Amino acid sequence: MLRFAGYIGMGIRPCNRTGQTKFMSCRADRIMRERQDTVPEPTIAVRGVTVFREFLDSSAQVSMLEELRDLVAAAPLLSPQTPYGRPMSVRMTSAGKYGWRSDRTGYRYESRHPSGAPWPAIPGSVLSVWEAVTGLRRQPDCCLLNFYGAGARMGMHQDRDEADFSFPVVSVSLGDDALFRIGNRTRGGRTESVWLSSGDVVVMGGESRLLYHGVDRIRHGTSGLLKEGGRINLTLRVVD
Ligand SMILES: O=C(O)CCC(=O)C(=O)O
Repeated sequence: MLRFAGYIGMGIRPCNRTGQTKFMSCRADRIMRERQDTVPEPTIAVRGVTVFREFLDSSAQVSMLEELRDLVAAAPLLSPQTPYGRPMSVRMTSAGKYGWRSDRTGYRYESRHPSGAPWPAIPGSVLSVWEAVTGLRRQPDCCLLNFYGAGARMGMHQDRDEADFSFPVVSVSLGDDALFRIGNRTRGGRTESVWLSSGDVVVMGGESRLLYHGVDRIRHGTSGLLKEGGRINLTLRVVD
C-alpha cells in the first residue's frame, strides 16, 4: 500500500501561497473549485513551485519502483536527441495516453512507443500521488519517466507542449539527490535552486506552471533505492 509521509505529518511545514492565483484564468478557477479539499500543505515553495518533502516513505518508494520496472519492461527506455541533433543525457520513456518524445523532428506527444506498442497505463501508485497533491479528478495523460545515470542533467526549459496550462505539472523524485533549478517565465535572469531527494514531490501550477526549470546535477550514490545508483523522475501532465 502506498504511504504518504505528508498525510502522517512528517516534516511538513506550511508555506506561503501568497499570489498563487495571480496568473490563473477562469478555467483555472473552475479547476481549483473542482479540487477535493484534502490536498496536504507543501513543505516549501520557491517562486510558487511547491515541494512536498518525503511525500513517499521508503516502502512507498520501493512499491512504486516495482511498478516502474513493469512500465520500463513494456516501454523500454529511449535515448532522445534534441531537435538540434544533440543527444540528451537523460534516458526516457512514458506511460499513459501519450508519451513525450524528442528527436530531429522536434518535441511532441505521441500515442505509441517507437516499437509500435501503445504506452503502458500510468501505475496506480503514481496516479495516487497526482490525486493527493492536486486534488483533481482529472487524471494526467502522460507520465514521462526520466532516468538520470551518472553525469546526466536536464537543461533549462519550459513545459509548454500541453493544450491547457491551467493544469499543474507534478513531478516525483526517486533515487539519488538532484539539484533542481527554477527560473523565470522567460529564458535567463536570476534563478534559485533546491535539492530534491528520493520521495519528494514537486508541483508547478498557477503562477509557476510556465517557469523555466532544469536539473543541473545528480549527487551519485546518495540514495540506496536504485541498486546501481541514479535517479528516476516522473513528470505528470495533462496534455489535451
Ligand atoms: O527531473 C526533474 O526533476 C525535472 C524533469 C523535467 O523538468 C521534465 O521532464 O520536463
